[in-house]
Amino acid sequence: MSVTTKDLGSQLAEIKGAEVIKSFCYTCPWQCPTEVFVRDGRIVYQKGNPESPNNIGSRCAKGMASWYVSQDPDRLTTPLLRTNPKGERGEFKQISWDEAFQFIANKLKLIADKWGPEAVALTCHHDPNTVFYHHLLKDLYGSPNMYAHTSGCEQDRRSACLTLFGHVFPMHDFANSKFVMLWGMNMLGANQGLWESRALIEAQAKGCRLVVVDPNFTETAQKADEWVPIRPGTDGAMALAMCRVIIDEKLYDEAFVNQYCEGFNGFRDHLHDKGYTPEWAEEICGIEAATITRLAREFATTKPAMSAIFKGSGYYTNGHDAGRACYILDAICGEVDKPGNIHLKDWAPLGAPVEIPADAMRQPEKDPLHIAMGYALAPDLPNSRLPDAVINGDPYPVKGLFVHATNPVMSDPNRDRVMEMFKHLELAVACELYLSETALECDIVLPETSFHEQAEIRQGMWLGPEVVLCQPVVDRVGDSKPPYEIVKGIAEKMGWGEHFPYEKWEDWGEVMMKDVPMSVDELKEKGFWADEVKYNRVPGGLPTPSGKVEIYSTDYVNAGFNAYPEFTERSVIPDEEFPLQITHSKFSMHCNIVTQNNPYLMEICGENWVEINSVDAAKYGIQDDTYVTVESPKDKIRILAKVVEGLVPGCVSIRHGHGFGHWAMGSVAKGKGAHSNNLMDTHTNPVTGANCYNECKVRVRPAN
Ligand SMILES: Nc1nc2c(c(=O)[nH]1)N[C@H]1C(S)=C(S)[C@@H](COP(=O)(O)OP(=O)(O)OC[C@H]3O[C@@H](n4cnc5c(=O)[nH]c(N)nc54)[C@H](O)[C@@H]3O)O[C@H]1N2
Ligand SMILES: Nc1nc2c(c(=O)[nH]1)N[C@H]1C(S)=C(S)[C@@H](COP(=O)(O)OP(=O)(O)OC[C@H]3O[C@@H](n4cnc5c(=O)[nH]c(N)nc54)[C@H](O)[C@@H]3O)O[C@H]1N2
Ligand code: SF4
Ligand SMILES: [Mo]
Repeated sequence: MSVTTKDLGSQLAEIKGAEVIKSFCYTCPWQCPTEVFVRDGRIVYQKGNPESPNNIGSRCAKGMASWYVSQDPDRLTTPLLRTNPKGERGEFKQISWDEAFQFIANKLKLIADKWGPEAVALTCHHDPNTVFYHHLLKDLYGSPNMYAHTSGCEQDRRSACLTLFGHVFPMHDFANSKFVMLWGMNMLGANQGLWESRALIEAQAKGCRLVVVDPNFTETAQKADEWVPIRPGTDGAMALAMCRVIIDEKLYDEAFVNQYCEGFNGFRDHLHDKGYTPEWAEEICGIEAATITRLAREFATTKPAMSAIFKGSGYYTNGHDAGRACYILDAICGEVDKPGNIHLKDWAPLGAPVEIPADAMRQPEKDPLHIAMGYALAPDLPNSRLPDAVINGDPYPVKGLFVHATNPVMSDPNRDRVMEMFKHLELAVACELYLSETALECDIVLPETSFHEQAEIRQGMWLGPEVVLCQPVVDRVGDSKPPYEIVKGIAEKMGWGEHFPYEKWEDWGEVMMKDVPMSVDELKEKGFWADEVKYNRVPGGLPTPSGKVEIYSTDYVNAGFNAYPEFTERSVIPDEEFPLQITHSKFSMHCNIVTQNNPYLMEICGENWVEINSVDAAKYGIQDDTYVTVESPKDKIRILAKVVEGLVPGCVSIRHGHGFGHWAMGSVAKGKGAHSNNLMDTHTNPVTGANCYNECKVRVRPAN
């Protein structure tokens, strides 16, 4: 009997004559390498690339359903120019690409002449090929303000990792771990790459203990050995108390801290001076002192172990030090970058696609915004402060904004303020797939191709160095263009066309790949390039000021902050009038605000809801599966309520993702669910510049 390794779906698709193209999925930021089956110009099936270490053939539901974006009738098809004044609901007329390029070039010249090139900024998230915009707006135009949207995402985690390890992006070697402690990281619900979820489950099968610290009994907590239902915004207290137990009981790795850590003795004294004991922490985080002590002992004595964070401990004004404290647990136990630990990922030697000669490069004359705003340690723009720059010229005027594959009107806190910002811009450009809520506030909307219609070469999101390729698999929708062609078009109108000479994507692909030992042709065949996973980079020296793991942070001290993490309360605390604390979490069947126009995913999960504990529900007269009003001091929303047992009383959890499309985006999304981001005021983490989405108190009552 012959044995085939192919699954039934691929066999059927091949039998039906589909071509198989290697690509990657970009429905969520984890960009799994995939095989896309195409017949008669349509995607008929997709699955994970079976050879890739990222997903070993699997895809999630969002990835499977993603073909729809390449055929969605709601997609933008031509460039649009605003015809009515800003502040009114956007009305647009269709224009040609040539007119669009000329309009943007004229405005760019005007802004540079009047305010200087630093008055133009770019933000992005879902960021296919944003790098081309950087070549145009940074290298040639001279703006230092090329940003992503990390302050709306994992800014506190990145900042903590940078501070301690000099490394911006921690990954997780679950496969080799024996004890995993996840703080506010719901990786089986909001997946952080399919291979990580799989590695965690497989490690558990081999005896790894999983402890999940989260106010919510999440999908990940449900699979854990232990759920630690912490009060929101108090992780720092618990992690510091755990450090105290480990140090007092001499359970730390003495050789590691002596050789490779900066400031261990000072940290020990700091914990004593501040009185950070398990009993002290119990009062703050609602977890018994005995549990904190036991977990500290278990963490320190089971090897290899990992204490990892994502966004849960962030989103508060004290998130920076919570993150540091959680990673210091790894540091004092010598659990850094070895098998089974948090992993300081190596990057692939991928180059820039466009080579601008030195004499054509324009050096920025002003500090980038985050520095000028006073956030020297921010890994990215504190984007909740951007409206200050646009509306008030503080710290300097911003007059032009490119929003590339990001929707700040819906994703940032304090929607009112973000919408106000757009009124004050001389030039607002949305580079989008849909007429998003942000696009509606812009002067000009550029229809981009989706990842199914364009090429992209990126760093892969796997443990080892990796390059992943996305290829165009179907025709472009309407007259949409990939970022390279858009940037080239604007550059030509600015007189910089010579720097964008490529006719086809393979030409810039070769430039990017020149230091990677694989040709573009081979990459097209295979879909990815990966090198072996390397461990143990700490002894070789880290890119921190001292070259060591910085428990004592030189950067913090230089920037005027505390050398060691401290626990401070967050700035908004529920009270009698607004007795409940907001938290947020994501959906497994959606990604942020990208998938709500997909009818297949909406059939599974068609609206978002707020979760409330049964004790609170009884107190406020809330029935399961009924509509409620969630009201903050700033705004209120009508949203479906789910009454649950697994949520810390005194808080609610709003599932983020719908409510987008109430007035824009697409016909499927429109009117479904509720948008919570106008409930909160603007709160910015004072060190990292992160958006504090959970700094918000509310009351809940039945809705009519
Ligand atoms: N399916 C799916 N996958 C995704 C996404 C998606 O939308 N859907 N989004 C992608 C993106 S952009 C990101 S950034 C990641 C996000 O990945 P995660 O950060 O894992 O996702 P969230 O659901 O936001 O999880 C935050 C968790 O923190 C908890 N939490 C809230 N406050 C606290 C607190 O004070 N302490 C602790 N310990 N926990 C707290 C919440 O209850 C929630 O479970 O996921 C990515 N993957
Ligand atoms: N209340 C609350 N707010 C949150 C969160 C939360 O948990 N709660 N999560 C936060 C997090 S972790 C994140 S990462 C942000 C995400 O928020 P955003 O930065 O807004 O990013 P996305 O939601 O990924 O995508 C936004 C836009 O990208 C467009 N898009 C999708 N694919 C493409 C493409 O290929 N090309 C182009 N040009 N456009 C494309 C979509 O149409 C959509 O309008 O939201 C944050 N906001
Ligand atoms: S995890 Fe993300 S990148 Fe991977 S298949 Fe799912 S949506 Fe696509
Ligand atoms: Mo995110």
